[in-house]
Parts: sequence; structure tokens; C-alpha cells
Amino acid sequence: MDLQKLIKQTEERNPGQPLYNQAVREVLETICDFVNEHPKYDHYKIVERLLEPERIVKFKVTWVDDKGEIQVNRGYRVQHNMAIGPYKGGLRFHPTVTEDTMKFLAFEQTFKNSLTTLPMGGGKGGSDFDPKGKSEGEVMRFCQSFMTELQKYIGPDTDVPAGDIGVGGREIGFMYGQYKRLRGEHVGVLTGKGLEWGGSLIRPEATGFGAVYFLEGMLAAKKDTLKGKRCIISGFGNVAWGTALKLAELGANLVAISGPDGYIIDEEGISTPEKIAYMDELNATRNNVVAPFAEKFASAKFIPGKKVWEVPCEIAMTCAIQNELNGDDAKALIANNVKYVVEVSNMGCTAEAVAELQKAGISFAPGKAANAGGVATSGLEMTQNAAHLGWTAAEVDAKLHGIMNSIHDNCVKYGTEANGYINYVKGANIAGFIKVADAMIAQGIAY
Ligand code: 2IT
Repeated sequence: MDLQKLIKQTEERNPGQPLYNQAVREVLETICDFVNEHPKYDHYKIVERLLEPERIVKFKVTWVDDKGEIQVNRGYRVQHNMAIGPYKGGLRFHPTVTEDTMKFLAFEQTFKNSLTTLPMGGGKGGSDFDPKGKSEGEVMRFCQSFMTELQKYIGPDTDVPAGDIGVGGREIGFMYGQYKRLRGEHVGVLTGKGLEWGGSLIRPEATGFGAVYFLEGMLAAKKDTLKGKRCIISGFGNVAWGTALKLAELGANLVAISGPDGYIIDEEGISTPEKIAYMDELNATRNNVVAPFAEKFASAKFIPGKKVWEVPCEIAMTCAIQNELNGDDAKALIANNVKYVVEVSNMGCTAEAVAELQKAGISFAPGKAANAGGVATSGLEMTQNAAHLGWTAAEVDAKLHGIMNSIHDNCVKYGTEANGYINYVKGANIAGFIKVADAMIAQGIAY
């Protein structure tokens, strides 16, 4: 493959879509040598074929707000690749959602899902609907209208959406109810469902738990452990919550979390059940501010308008949104002697940040490897639904742990460089690529 030609072609074919171009560029740069060592991939034009989603569905979502006014939003579902299983990936409700956001996330999802070892293709969807300040009735009416259109394109064997930013158990419930009402089927068409109606234990915790299991692998590779390590994370939503829970359980010292309004620093540690439960409570309001945490706990201080990456730490984890850690943030972390940086949000770091961290020899994990525990546990929910049974928390957690270990092993296998540095970005991209590419070759020229 001709790297520069493909990067240029992607830019020309996807103008005004910087996120998609960023995600593609990172993958192309890291798989290039591997692809060129295996001519079959060029022969079957696998890379070129992966750069075009199989289908993009874009639709209108109209709904009526509490004042009786009609509102119009945009809905999306990008079905990127179905080679190894039904399309699978979350739904994001956030005002920043565009076709570009959906395309980059669906592209990442294909590689991530391939890494999980489970049979899931890649997809992503969502809307520019802003849950902030909306009443329960407004959220329900929006979800019902959104699903009325989306249901035409999904199904338990074709495409199985789940949650993402702005979509939690409540929204999944409203959407599942509408799917059932329209189709008359109680099937595993969404994951992240409530426990009483087909959900899986550990799914709410899974993204954070999985990320910490992956981090343990990174530490073990350096003969290091988590105990007592000073950690900071961005965000305070579902992913940050699961991460905080597992960090506390394993004896790490989490001292900072953040929101769009600033960050919280708590030198006594964000590790008690009360503090971690309050993160969840704050997130449930969907008001998107972390400041109230400092009003509730005396040991916590709120620093308004600043990014959390200025806090000295050994471990930093992005748990909020894409490109939240830039080149300057990476330099600040490096100056403060950070040792491990884990992307838990999808593409949480800019390309400049990744380059800075890798240049400094910092152990860095990309989101598609470190956050794969969420979708992996969704895959386990699909298995339980298909078999009409439910596993115990211990069973699901053990499977999740095994999957994260296997992803770490694969990153080491394909990402270890001559000097011993583990390039997790390269390892994850190559390992994720191989399975999808070989399945596409086997299935002929279909997509
Ligand atoms: O980014 C992600 O992997 C998710 N939002 C979870 C997707 C899923 O299908 O559970």
C-alpha cells in the first residue's frame, strides 16, 4: 500500500471530516509495514475497502418538547464493517455529534470489536440531541422518535446498538420499549439493558473495569503494580465511574476527576463508596458539571476552567471524549513524570499527544484496546440473550478479564519494537486488522 497516496485520497474523499481523517491516518501509519509484508492484502484491496463504511443511515428525528414546541434533530447509524459479525457499537447523544464523529467512531469500532475475540462487526450511531437540562418526558419522546426510524435498520443478527455518551440504562430502556412496541419482539437488539429484561451483570462497570485490567497488563509488562500509584482521570460519567471503582478495589490512589467545567482534586483519594457513588449520581443529572463534588466532600477542591492533566501523577486515563488530551497536555504530564497514559475515551488523545508520549517512551494504550471491555461485555450480553440465560457477575467478570488479557497479549505480539518498547497503537491496529481482513478475503468481493 502507498501510505501517502491513501492518506491524501482519504482527505479528498472525506472533506471537512477531521476526526475520520485522524482515525484513519493513525491506523494506516501503523499497519503500513505489515500490509506491505503480506501482498494478499493489497491484492484484495483490503485497506481501500476498509476506508469506506458499508452503509451510512442519516435520518430526521422530530419530537415535541415540554412546552409543546416541535424540535428537529439529526440521527445517524454508520454500519462500517460486518465481516466478522453483526454491526455492533454504541449510540451517542451529544451536541457535538456529526457524520464525521459517527464515521470515526464506527471505523475505530471495527478494529476494537475484532480485538475482543468475539464475533462482532463495527458500527456507531447517535444524534446531536443534547440531553443537558431535558426532562424525563422529553428524553423519552426523543428516544421513541429516534427508535421509530432506527428500527428499520437494526436487529439481533444485523446490528446491535448500545450506549455511549448521553445514552445510559434509562435511554436504552426507552428505546428498547419502542422497538418492542413496533416490532412485537423481545430480542437482543440492544445491549446495556436492565437486569430484569435481558441485561448482563457487570455491563455498566465493564468499560472501566476492562481499562484497569488492561492497565494492569501494562504495569506487569514493566514488572510494576498498581498498588499506591497516584492516578488522575478525566470525566465523571459511566466510564470514569467504572474506572474509579476498580482503581479503588485494587489499591490505586485516584486523586482527580474532571468535567467540562473544571476538575476536582482530592488528596484524600476518590476511593470511598460514597464518593464513587456520588460520581454516578452527578452523571445521572446529565447537567454535565463536576463542581458539586467539592460542595459535597470537604477534602475535595474544585479548580474551575482548567484541564486535569496539569495534576502531577504516575497514571493518567482519559475517560471523557475524543481529543481531550493534546500535545501541550502530554508535555505537561511528561514534565510531571507520568509513567502510563491510557485512553479510555475513544481517540482521547490528539495525534500530537500520542507522538509526544511515544517519543518520551511512556507506556501508552489506545482506546480501541483499553476500552474494549465495554463492547466485549455487550458481546457477552448478546450470547446470554441468544441462549436465553444469565451468567453470574463472577462469570462475566472472569470472561471480561480473560478478554482484556488476550487483547494485551495481542498488542505485545504485534507491537513490540526492536528496543523492547511496546507500541500498543501499532499492536492493536495490526491485530484488529488481521481478523477483519482475512474474513473479507474469505467472503469474496462483497464489500
Ligand atoms: O465505544 C464503545 O465501545 C461503546 N460505546 C460500547 C459499544 C457497545 O456496543 O457496547
